[in-house]
Amino acid sequence: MTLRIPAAPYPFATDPATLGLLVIDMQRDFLEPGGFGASLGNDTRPLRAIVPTVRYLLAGFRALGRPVIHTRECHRADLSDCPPAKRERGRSRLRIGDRGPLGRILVAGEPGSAIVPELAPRPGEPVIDKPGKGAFCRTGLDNLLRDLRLRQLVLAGVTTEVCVQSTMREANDRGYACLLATDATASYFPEFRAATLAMVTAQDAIIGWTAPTAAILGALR
Ligand code: TIU
Repeated sequence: MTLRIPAAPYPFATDPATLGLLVIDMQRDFLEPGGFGASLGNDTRPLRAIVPTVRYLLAGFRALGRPVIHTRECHRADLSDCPPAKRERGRSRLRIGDRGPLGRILVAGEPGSAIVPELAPRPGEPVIDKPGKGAFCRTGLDNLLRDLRLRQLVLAGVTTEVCVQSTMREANDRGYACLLATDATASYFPEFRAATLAMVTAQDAIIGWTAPTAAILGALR
């Protein structure tokens, strides 16, 4: 069965049996004051604002019985998977692994690394912990998607131009057709979000497609 989801730059043709939802890094470390994003000087409010829409998208995929996969950007407690070039980046007082108001920054198991409670993974939903910005780098995501027989992904999460775009590009290169949910992704920089939506769809979907959540769920239902 092929459905057509109204999308930019042209409709996204999908066999829903091969379609899954990938929710990127909706963690306290990015969405709340006191976390990694705030330590870099960012206002976290634009990221908080998409939580209801991501929740709606999640509910839609769960109701359709399609797979939902979550990711978290975080490191082992000993930081052995955090390259010095990543840890030493920037000029902020608090670095990855340092103790902040949400626990050790970007460290697995710390309060800040948790997905916000409104979007908490359900039992059985895979959660991929990733040391990089892209979700395929040093993770089992590609094998997981193959095991689930997924060939197409709807992407949501934060931040649009960093972890979401990196993951979308990595997925595209691995042969997955990608549709980014425009209102379920956010950046600390609205202009970077807009630029990402424009650049991934340019050249007749050189990286993939974009569509609002209501259009995606409307077509799938
Ligand atoms: N800083 C920023 O915009 N993003 C990240 O560091 N990670 C993710 O996007 N998840």
